[in-house]
Amino acid sequence: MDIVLATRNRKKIEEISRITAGLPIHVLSLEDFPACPETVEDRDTFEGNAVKKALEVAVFTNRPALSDDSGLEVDALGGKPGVYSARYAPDAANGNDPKNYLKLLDDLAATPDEKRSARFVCCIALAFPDNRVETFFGRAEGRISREPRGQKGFGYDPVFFPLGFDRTFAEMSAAEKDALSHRGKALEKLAGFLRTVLKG
Ligand code: ITT
Repeated sequence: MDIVLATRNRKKIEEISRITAGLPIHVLSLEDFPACPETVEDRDTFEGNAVKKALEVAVFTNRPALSDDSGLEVDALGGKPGVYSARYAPDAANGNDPKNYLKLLDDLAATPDEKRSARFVCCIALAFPDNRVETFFGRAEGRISREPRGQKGFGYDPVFFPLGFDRTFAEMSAAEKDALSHRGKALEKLAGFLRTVLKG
């Protein structure tokens, strides 16, 4: 089965491609469909944006499309940056710009260690050209560091300690992050769904 990855974030494409590598699917990207319009992410939930992105691409390309809407919820900030994680710092170029996590560290400068709890959330949507949509969720609990650490991963990885670890996601190997991450967990559920569908 062909599936179009409905994301323009190269780092997400890398993660989704390696986690779905064992599945009997052929992954296409938006680079294969340069005329596909960019989705306006104007919903206030991860699910709303993920479904919107996947449906628009599935209908345009006439193929199943897979989207990821994700972000970081920080308890001390009432759940922010949440669905606005990619553009938290007003002058951030994109979701991988360090300005986003530098603003976050700044906003939390007065927040003590025991109040720095946070979680990454991911909603994966798989949409079909006939408007059917399936959604899969994953969460990774953790806490925000005091300073950035590590070079791997992307986005807020250098400031996120997953629960039970004193290393950030950016200090972990790809396999370690995938086993713990919100995206890894959501894609594991998608994999179960696809195995059932493709068998039947
Ligand atoms: P697409 O909409 O094209 O998929 P995007 O980067 O704009 O790309 P989102 O709107 O879903 O994607 O924003 C998600 C942001 O949340 C992302 O840009 C990062 O800043 C952050 N984020 C999500 N997953 C992350 C992860 O695994 N590690 C670090 N930061 C992450």
